Amino acid sequence: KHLRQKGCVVWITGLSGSGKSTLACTLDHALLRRGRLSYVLDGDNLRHGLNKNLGFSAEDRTENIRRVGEVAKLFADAGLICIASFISPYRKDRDACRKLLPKGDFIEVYLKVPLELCELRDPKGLYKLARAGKIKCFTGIDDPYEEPKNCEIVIEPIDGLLASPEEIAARVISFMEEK
Ligand code: GGZ
Repeated sequence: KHLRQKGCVVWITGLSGSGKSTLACTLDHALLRRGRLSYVLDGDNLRHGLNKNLGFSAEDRTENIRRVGEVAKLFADAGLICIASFISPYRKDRDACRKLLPKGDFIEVYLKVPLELCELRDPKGLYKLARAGKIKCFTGIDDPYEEPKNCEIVIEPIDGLLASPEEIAARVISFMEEK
């Protein structure tokens, strides 16, 4: 009679500048408009609080993602659609988060935007700093990104053009509705 809504995790992975945060925010609003409670976890609310003791070494990224995965699981248990938006460059770390959830409740969305395009956008000027050697271990420049192998949704530009955040959010929602 008083059933909790079913929660899940939408995990958005991709390079810096691939549009993860914009998609997360757009998806969040689209879900709220449909009466579904969602919540976004990203570097802004995690790396300044719970994870503020972590940097960008391989070990710290792994610990960052591990904690995010555990928090995301709690949100999903509480019945929310938790949208996690992190570079999460290591496949094993993303897969470990997936394993925390019941099968089907972890939806991995890969924003497969080529480095050249992310670098061209460079919304925060970070690629420029990384190329100048002022930021070390920057993902895609001198730090690895491991592509997902079997993720639920891959979004990539067609003829150099990426779909709008609204369009991508709609695709993610229709995937969730089918399941
Ligand atoms: C990658 C970095 C780095 C380095 C700072 N490498 O585009 P942004 O600015 O807003 O998002 C990036 C964010 C990445 O944090 P995540 O928690 O998503 O990373 S991970 O999943 O790998 O733990 C970028 C900024 O932090 N940033 N230094 N060296 N991105």
